Amino acid sequence: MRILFATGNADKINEAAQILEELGHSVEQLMSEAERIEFDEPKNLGLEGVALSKIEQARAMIEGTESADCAILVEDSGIFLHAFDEWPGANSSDVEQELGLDGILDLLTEEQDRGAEYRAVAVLALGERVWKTSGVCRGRISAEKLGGNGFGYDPIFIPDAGDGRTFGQMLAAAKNLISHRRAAMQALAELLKTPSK
Ligand code: ITT
Repeated sequence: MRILFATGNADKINEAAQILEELGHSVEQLMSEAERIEFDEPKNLGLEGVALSKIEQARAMIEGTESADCAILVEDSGIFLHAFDEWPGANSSDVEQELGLDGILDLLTEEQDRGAEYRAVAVLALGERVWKTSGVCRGRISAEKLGGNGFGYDPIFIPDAGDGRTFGQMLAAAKNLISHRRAAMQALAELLKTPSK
């Protein structure tokens, strides 16, 4: 199927394309007159609520256009710190901008649980059919910022499935093998392989 990915993040598109194109699907960015689309993100609804809302907005956008019969893909993600009960979650990007990674490190005292996880929710919609999957990448928050690779919280996130380095110290290819996004996309690919009833 032809999949339009409603995202402004080119890395997400490459990662999804790598996985879904193996199954014979094409993945391209949902564009509006070659400009980045700004979606409303009702963050109080959590990752899945945000993703479903973006699906509806994207559907409205392609209605009546030549893309109307394409599938729409949305993926929403965030980091969840164990010390702060589901926070910042869907608000990860706002919190990162407001506090910065140093501000987040300052919040975590030595006695506090440094456990954290990235979560991703992927939703694919084609007509009335909707597929939903999720992925988790467990880890912990480092004592200091390390590495300049990746984006967002990567310089302070040490994945359990790694070798003790932060995602910021790892190459994209190594991160992408164990990331929350990879897990959600892989699960989506598995669902698409299963014939629908
Ligand atoms: P969209 O256009 O698809 O929304 P985005 O880059 O804004 O792309 P998200 O809203 O899904 O992506 O990401 C929310 C925030 O969660 C992101 O700005 C980071 O702060 C954090 N985050 C999510 N995945 C991450 C990852 O793999 N590495 C680092 N930070 C991540």
